[in-house]
Amino acid sequence: MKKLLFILIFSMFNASLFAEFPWPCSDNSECPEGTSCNSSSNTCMMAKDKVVDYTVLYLDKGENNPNSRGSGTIFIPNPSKDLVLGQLAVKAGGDNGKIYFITDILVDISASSQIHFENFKLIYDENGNAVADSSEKVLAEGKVEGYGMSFELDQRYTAFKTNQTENFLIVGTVSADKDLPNDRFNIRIQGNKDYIKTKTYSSDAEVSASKDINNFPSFTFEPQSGYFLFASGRHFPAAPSWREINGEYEIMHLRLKALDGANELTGLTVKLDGNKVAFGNGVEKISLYIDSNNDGKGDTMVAELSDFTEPQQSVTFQIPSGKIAMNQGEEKFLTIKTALNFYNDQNTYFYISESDVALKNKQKIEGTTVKTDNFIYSCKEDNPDCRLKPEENQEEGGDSGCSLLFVD
Ligand SMILES: [Ca+2]
Ligand SMILES: [Ca+2]
Repeated sequence: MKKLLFILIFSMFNASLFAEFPWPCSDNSECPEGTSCNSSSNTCMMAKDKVVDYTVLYLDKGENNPNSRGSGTIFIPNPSKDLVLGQLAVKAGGDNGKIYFITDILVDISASSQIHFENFKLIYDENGNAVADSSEKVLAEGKVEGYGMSFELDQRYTAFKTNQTENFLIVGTVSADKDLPNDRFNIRIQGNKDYIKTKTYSSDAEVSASKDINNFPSFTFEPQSGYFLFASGRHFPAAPSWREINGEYEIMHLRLKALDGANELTGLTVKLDGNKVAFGNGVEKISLYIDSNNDGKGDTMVAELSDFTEPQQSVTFQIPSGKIAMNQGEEKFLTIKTALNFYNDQNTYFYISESDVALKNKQKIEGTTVKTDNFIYSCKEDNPDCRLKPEENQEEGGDSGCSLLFVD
């Protein structure tokens, strides 16, 4: 009897689930994939063989999520239209290729009340490049809800497939009535059912999230007057793991903008802060490039320093006149490339502070200090790939073998 009651309740529950299924329709074109329009109830009904019975969703920042590495914030013009505030990646487990539904996404906004948010959109970033391409669908318009924005997805676009990463962009227009120095804002998402509402055949999905889920970038408006912008660019790299440290590659991507009148970069100092590393001990070469297409890779070399005779903690590039000059409002991108050859226990970060930026027309700098991650070379000494500190006599090469030479 008990068993029968259970079955009865269970089937009633199941039946009511279908009755409450939220999508009204008059024909199939109004229903998401995996469903069809039932002509008697005028609702989209799930097909049991196409829709996953149960799944767990995993939320993470997207692979191309913009980041505020370097300056700790991304400087943007005021106003900024259709700004990509973050790229969210969603992946569901379960039967391969079956469908689950995302009906709502909620995003918190952390910002001062002086910043205005408008025209929020949730965009399906089909190619995952974190750019809202013109062919990509707007899934929902945002509605202000408490301290956040809620997106109720267009019912036709709620179906997604299990076992593939889906990327979503949170896009909005932001503005402020006046300069807001040091005012940063960003979005936040938590990995639970309050932030992402779903449907599967039998209920809804469980939700979990990466610890990086809230690595959405911070933004700050560029000041309108009195400043020159010297900040990290959008391709500012992360430090590699110790195995990838030794080599020649870009360690900084920089964005310069003449915010208030024409100006010119005339010199640039790069410093180290770390353990046992110096230019001349671990850093063998450092070069400054112009990145003319803003892809994070240097195109034209401006200056290069190498063959350091004494280990030193800073280097200064002298920049030829006119080489990095900007008109009012113009921006330029630079990269800094190094050749590194670290041994075990060496680590450092590289940084550029306000006083390290020399301008033709002196101005206050916005965006500094620009700082890399810590480059840490740390490995087990018995690992054959681990480079150990060279012996002193090896370091000095053949010189140590002929320390004294008498000539009559
Ligand atoms: Ca895209
Ligand atoms: Ca380039």
